[in-house]
Amino acid sequence: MKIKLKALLAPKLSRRNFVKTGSVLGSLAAVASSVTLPFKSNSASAATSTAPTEDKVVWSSCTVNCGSRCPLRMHVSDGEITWVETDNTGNDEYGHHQVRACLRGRSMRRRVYNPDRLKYPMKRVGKRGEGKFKRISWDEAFNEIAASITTIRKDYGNEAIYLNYGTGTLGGTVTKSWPPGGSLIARLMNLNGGYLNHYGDYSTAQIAVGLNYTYGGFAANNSPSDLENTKLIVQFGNNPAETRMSGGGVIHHFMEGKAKSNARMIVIDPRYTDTAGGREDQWIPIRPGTDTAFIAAMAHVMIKEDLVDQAFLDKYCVGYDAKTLPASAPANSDYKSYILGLGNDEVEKTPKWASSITGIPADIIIKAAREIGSTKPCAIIQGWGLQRTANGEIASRAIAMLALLTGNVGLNGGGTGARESSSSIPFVRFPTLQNPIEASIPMFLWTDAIFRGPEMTATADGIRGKEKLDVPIKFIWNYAGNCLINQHADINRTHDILQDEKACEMIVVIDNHMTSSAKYADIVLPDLTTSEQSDFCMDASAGNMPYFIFASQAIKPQFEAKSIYDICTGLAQKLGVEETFTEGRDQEGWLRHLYQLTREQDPSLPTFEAMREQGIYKRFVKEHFVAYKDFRENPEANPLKTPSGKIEIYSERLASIGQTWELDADETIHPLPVYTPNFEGWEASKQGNYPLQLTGFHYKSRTHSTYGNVDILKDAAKQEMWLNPLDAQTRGIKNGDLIRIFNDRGEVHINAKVTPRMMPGVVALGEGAWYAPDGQRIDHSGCINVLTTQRPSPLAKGNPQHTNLVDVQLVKKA
Ligand SMILES: Nc1nc2c(c(=O)[nH]1)N[C@H]1C(S)=C(S)[C@@H](COP(=O)(O)OP(=O)(O)OC[C@H]3O[C@@H](n4cnc5c(=O)[nH]c(N)nc54)[C@H](O)[C@@H]3O)O[C@H]1N2
Ligand SMILES: Nc1nc2c(c(=O)[nH]1)N[C@H]1C(S)=C(S)[C@@H](COP(=O)(O)OP(=O)(O)OC[C@H]3O[C@@H](n4cnc5c(=O)[nH]c(N)nc54)[C@H](O)[C@@H]3O)O[C@H]1N2
Ligand code: SF4
Ligand SMILES: [Mo]
Repeated sequence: MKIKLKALLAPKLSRRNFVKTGSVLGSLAAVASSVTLPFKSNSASAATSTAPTEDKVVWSSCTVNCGSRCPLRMHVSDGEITWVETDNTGNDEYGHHQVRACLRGRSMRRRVYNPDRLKYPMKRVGKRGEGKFKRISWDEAFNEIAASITTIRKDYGNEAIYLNYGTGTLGGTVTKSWPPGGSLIARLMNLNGGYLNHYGDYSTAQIAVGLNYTYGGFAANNSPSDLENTKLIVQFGNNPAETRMSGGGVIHHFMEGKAKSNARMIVIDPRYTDTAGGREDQWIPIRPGTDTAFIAAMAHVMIKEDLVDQAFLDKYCVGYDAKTLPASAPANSDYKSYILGLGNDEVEKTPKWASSITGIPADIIIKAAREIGSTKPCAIIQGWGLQRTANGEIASRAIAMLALLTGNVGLNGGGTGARESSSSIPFVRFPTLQNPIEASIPMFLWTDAIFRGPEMTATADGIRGKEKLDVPIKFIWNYAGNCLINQHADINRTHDILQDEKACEMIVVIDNHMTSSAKYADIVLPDLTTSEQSDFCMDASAGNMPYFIFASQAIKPQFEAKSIYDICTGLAQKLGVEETFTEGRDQEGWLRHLYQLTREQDPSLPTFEAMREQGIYKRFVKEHFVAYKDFRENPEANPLKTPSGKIEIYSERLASIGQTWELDADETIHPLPVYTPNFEGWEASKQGNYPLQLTGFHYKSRTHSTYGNVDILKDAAKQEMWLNPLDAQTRGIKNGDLIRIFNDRGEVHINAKVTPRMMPGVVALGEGAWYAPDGQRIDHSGCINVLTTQRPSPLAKGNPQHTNLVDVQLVKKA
């Protein structure tokens, strides 16, 4: 009964009514108002006579890059998905809980049957970006791509072939799109001479590099469930309620842990987030890019008031004070001297000093320092928002500094200042073979590598594997990514670079939808969605209840779309490597093979057939993960992977890089986490034409750009630019007014959300809205990357997409 009624409430969207969204929604409203709830009766309702009969319920998955990964149960009638449900295994008890999908996953049907679906292989006939294509056959598409690969290899070598970043289906196994080196495209290219590598990613470029110098490797933090042992939670630019939001995601573990400890929580963010959302004890709004100054001033208070854990700093850290400063370091170059004004800059980092920079009143800085310095254990956590900035490398190290000053590392209820850690179940991945090419670029600099590749060097551009690139990028694979345009910074610059068809000669986009990136393709290939094929899906940030999902094929492939496995197999055939590519297996054969290898490692896992039946396998890890616990217990026996084996507050390696790399006057690489003004930071806002700091955030209505073309999600959480009433008032802007946001790079028109949830002087736009330019290069969707810069951060050469200066004006009253 329940099933049929729900099926009725969600009328099927078929290919026939693609263009009739309005009428579908109209009929939905009409039906909904005529249905009587509740669902208790077992007798058939009169209304069910028009309901489609249900053939089956199939386990599938949402594989997008939102940090979670959710099982979806597809209800299929007459070969079409009629409605989407989620995990129904387990119960509400923590540790047995259901991994419930968010609204995005539950709207998967609207992504599968979306009017934007790519139907056939196509070849570009207009200019790049115009979106003019002609339909071609798969055979023609394979021939063109294979011919282009062969020519470019001959003329330039494999270093000219690039696999662009794309996370659209990173949760899959066969379909896995990220890291690109772990995708089937990489396997195909490795059988054909390889490709130009990249390092870093849009998510964590700066923190991955920054905290590597502090802790050695990608820094861990305690598992979120360990918050049950803490007394105080301090969140810097972290928003799990919107960015790890499924029932199996970090927010669930976080909430459970916090409920048990009843710990106080301080949220430091220029924006009042949903993670704060009434659960916080204090929200401290801060100017973007200034956390380092806030930390320095808190350090000042802690030193003056004897709240520093001196024993911890002496035993485990390098460079807090003169005692542990490396021999190579100049006198007074330790962190304590920097704070007390005894270092080179001779500035004492008082709360008053930091107040003018951060916008946080001095008494709030003093109070926070006292509370954090005297409450133990204290869990200090950062998200990735504050490191996606102009000097995010230093900012991420500064947050860790707070955990070090207070000696919270390696303790239950404490933490390292990095992002929270999650457990996973080891799974054997698709072998992508060895890439013979050693050169690697910072992922953010691929646009530069198109027009000035051979000028790019190790010390100026962070090239790794060799001193300089030999050739520019000539061929781009863009699988399950929208970073060709929408998600990469400074869209107008990218547009101009891609206009030259003699520079990058071939762009192949493989996607489900006609995205803004697909419009720049020379050849566009239609891929299957997860609903149209089978795969193992995993890699969620799932705290201490890791799981994986068996997604079965729910419906037949739509139109002429092919799976990535069949696409790569078709190309492998043209390139003469089919047998080595497939090893004689089809997609199902590979799934069985990889799962068998996984079960050989872990025989306790269910059989393949059982997995197909049960859909999801969960495991609860009872013990909380405590990062660097063994190091704390015995640092000699368990050294860190830093050169000294200790936590490096002062990094000799950074001191040397700072002296040898080619940097501009406003760029800083420093051995200590010191505060420096950055390009397009708050100080710069006082000097130029653009007085407002624009920051971005990952928005609940989309996963980046994915789900961005689902009508009901767009309505549920609108794309708006957030600004404080004070900034609105001085510009004559009221809530809901149409405004223009602009800088030298571009212009966006969108409605204003006037709200005290945004601090004065700072405005914010959710990233990922579908770029919608008019003929004048003005975007009308609220796509932030029209305004962001391609200038990289100094050390990681990463994307500072949350660091921008703009101004805002009224266009039209609401
Ligand atoms: N300004 C600004 N820009 C940002 C960020 C920011 O904070 N601010 N964040 C950055 C970050 S952290 C990231 S990770 C990147 C993400 O950037 P992307 O990895 O480009 O993420 P999406 O925009 O979700 O694009 C995924 C693409 O995959 C497609 N897709 C989905 N499922 C499938 C599938 O099954 N098969 C195929 N072939 N395609 C599929 C979708 O249609 C979409 O076009 O964006 C970065 N860009
Ligand atoms: N719904 C949804 N979930 C997602 C994604 C999505 O697109 N949509 N994307 C996923 C991906 S790939 C990633 S990488 C993660 C991203 O996860 P994060 O990078 O952690 O998310 P953001 O929203 O970019 O940033 C978090 C917060 O940092 C704040 N912030 C920005 N600059 C500063 C600063 O200088 N100082 C301080 N203190 N705070 C600052 C922002 O206001 C924001 O509230 O999210 C994942 N989850
Ligand atoms: S978008 Fe993320 S949280 Fe939402 S259903 Fe998909 S995997 Fe789950
Ligand atoms: Mo990301």
